[in-house]
Amino acid sequence: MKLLTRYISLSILSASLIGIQQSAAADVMEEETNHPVSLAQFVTPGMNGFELAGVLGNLTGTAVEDVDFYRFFGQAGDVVTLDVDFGIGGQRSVDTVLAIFGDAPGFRMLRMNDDSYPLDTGSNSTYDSRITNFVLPSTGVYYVGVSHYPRYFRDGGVTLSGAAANGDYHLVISGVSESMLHINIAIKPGSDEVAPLNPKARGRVPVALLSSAGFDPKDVDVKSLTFGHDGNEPSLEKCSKPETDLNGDGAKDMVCHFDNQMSEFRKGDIEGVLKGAMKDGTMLEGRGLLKVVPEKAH
Ligand SMILES: [Ca+2]
Ligand SMILES: [Ca+2]
Ligand SMILES: [Ca+2]
Ligand SMILES: [Ca+2]
Repeated sequence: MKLLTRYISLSILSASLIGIQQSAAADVMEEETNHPVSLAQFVTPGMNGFELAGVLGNLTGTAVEDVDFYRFFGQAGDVVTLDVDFGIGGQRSVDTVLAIFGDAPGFRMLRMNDDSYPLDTGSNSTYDSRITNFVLPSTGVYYVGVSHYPRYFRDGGVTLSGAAANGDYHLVISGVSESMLHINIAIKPGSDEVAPLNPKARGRVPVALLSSAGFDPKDVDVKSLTFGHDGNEPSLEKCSKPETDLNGDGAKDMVCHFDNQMSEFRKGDIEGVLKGAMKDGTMLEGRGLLKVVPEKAH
């Protein structure tokens, strides 16, 4: 939106718009703190796209400062669409501004949008932002920023000053190629037995990330690692530096430790899933055998 006078009329208008388009369940939730741009939330939208639910600031009360950043890994030539829905007509309407940036350290702004025409399916208002068919110029990491009028973006993920405005939105990202590196892992390495695991026990589960021809553990983005029942559990405690060759291929493997309870294993599980990313943004997935054992009496 371009004029403050339009902004005032919008807040009256938006109330009457609630209910025209209902917000569907999102695939992913925003996780603060995702600003400044260097703290962007890592997301994996995939070719079929996903829908993320985010909130600029809060949903009630006085507006506070907020801007949201996400980062994803894409391939040169991917035709990516970024689409805000329910910015207007959600729980609290906000006039979104959207931009896509190149990688660190410059975070050069590649495209920006405030309002989009014509109205797309999923949006209640053309005040919702949309970047249509942006062609990724190279393979690598891209950053997406969500702000609000009049806080437009500039290079570096910087936003212009202006009154804070808050509200919820959905962000649909589509057209990003999958790039998945599959690795082998060993849960509780060092024994030939299938790892016994008691989901209720306190403590850590050691998991070895095993090197292979296409995988050097020292290139893992350690903080991205998640592990557990479905692989999305934020259970990481720490990883030690690759020191030992556990699988006998002559290359060093890395052992990481995950919180046992946060890994959310349950009766019947026969494998654990590790997910994460390499430092270049390539996604990583590994699976390893385990067996769930009942809690022993103390
Ligand atoms: Ca936020
Ligand atoms: Ca934020
Ligand atoms: Ca939209
Ligand atoms: Ca807008």
